[in-house]
Amino acid sequence: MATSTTAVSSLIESTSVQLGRIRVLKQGIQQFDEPQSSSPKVGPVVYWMFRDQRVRDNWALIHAVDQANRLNVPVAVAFNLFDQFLGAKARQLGFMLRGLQQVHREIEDTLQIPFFLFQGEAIDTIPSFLKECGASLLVTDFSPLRQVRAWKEEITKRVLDCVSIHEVDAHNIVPMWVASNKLEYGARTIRGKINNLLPDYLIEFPTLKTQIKNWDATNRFIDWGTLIENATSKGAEVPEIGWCEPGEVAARETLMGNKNGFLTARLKNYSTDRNNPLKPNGLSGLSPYLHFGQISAQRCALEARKLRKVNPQAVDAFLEELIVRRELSDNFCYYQPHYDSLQGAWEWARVTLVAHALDKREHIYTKEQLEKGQTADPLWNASQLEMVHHGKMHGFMRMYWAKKILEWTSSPQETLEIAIYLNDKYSIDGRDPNGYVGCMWSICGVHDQGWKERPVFGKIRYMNYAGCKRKFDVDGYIAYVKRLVGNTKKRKAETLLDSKVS
Ligand code: FAD
Ligand code: FO1
Repeated sequence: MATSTTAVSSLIESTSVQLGRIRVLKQGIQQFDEPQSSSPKVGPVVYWMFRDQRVRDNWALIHAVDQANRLNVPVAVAFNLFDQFLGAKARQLGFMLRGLQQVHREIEDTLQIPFFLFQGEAIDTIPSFLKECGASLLVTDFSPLRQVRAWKEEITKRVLDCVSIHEVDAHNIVPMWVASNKLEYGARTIRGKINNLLPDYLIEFPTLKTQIKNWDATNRFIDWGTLIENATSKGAEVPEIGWCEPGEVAARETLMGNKNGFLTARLKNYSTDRNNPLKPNGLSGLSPYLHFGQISAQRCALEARKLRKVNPQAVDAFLEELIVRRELSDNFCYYQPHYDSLQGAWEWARVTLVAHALDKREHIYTKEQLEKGQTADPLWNASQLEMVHHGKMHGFMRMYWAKKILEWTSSPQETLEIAIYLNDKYSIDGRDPNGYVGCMWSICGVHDQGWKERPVFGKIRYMNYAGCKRKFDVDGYIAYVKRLVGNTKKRKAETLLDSKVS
């Protein structure tokens, strides 16, 4: 037996267009049918998809197909549905599964690539599938979250020696590990690094080649109806949302559809309206799609950049959020193992928060009171209800919302735990590096600076009701959320009635 170093490195070089986007997690050892044989046994390529749930503009899929064609073997896509993924409910699971149903249809019908769906723990299902199909290469996408990294480490240990594993950052425009090899202090320290690399990375995607060798036909029927029904009834406590259609097609429509696409109709007001919670359409509305990988950030940036001549301010502001802030979140979660706890804050922030932990609070609320939106602050309650019933809180309110929890709980660690619990439970885009960093920014000053010291907050940036009143029509927002919640409840009651009648 000989190691396949040469084979692997020539495979990687072959996709030079991907410039360091691929990391080799494991190099398989070649196997031969006969002891004297000079031609190694080469099995199929499997792409384990988890974060980048799309067919178009997907570097991991492009790499998997490319490798399969070079090795003259078939390729398949595998997805593992966990019994429990960080407390996801009907809202998130329904959105994800409906999107995956489209991936399944599209990938099998147009590319003739089989899609396998497994249920259980990926550390069991993926290695056993690789063994069963005799795979020689596993391609995966990338997430900086600890759970995903732990699965990958375990899978790397469990797969047979003959399997190579390639990890592709299909989520970031500049691959996370290329953008920076260390924990960055803030946007100002990573911005230049990313911007300098954009000419190499913000490029058009190559056309996905059809695969040369087809997978042997087997019965791969997936009962999506039952799967979705089971997942959504199990997580019915947080129901699905009706305003945001799942899937790649809807994602593109949100980005650039003729009717109300962000770039087509709404971009021009982005720099002025994006901090006004009364104008949710002032934001792109792309975060659910980006979170589940139903659209590529690179596609969003490529299309936005085309409009820079017409709307330079709006495009620059959007690209700052989409590229710099988003990639900074991945940087934080990857290089800071304590990305969701007080331990992950910088020294100055920990010191100031601890120094003010015993300051007298005007109100202390329990997690249950907060969850029900039962505080003395009608603005905060409105934002909480917007998240609970609508599934997406306006970006500006998210900052105020998290900071107020710091004022009303007895320790910053408890604040973080409550904020993350609520955000992950109710937000359609929760369980995302942006969510953990958003909470850490608001509560622990991550990627921010120290401000004038004051009770409870110490040097953490402060926000209050009066400041919001100066910025936007607070009463208008409260009334808007009241209407939103009323309409959502009405629709829910009608759906319930319809299902009883039929
Ligand atoms: P747009 O303004 O149109 O932005 C486009 C994209 O840029 C977003 O989809 C997102 O990918 C990225 N982006 C925008 N703002 C930020 C930011 N501050 N940091 C990093 N990336 C950003 N974002 C999530 O995706 N999931 C979350 O769970 C989440 N939780 C948050 C919690 C708190 C407490 C805070 C303060 C922020 C949170 N954010 C989260 C970041 C931000 O508020 C949302 O990304 C944004 O509101 C999503 O709406 P949009 O796509 O319409 O925004
Ligand atoms: N990815 C999976 O591979 N399997 C799942 O069952 C799964 C569920 C899930 C539920 C909610 C959610 O927000 C994301 C979910 N993901 C799932 C996607 C995913 O792995 C994450 O978005 C990334 O790891 C985050 O970086």
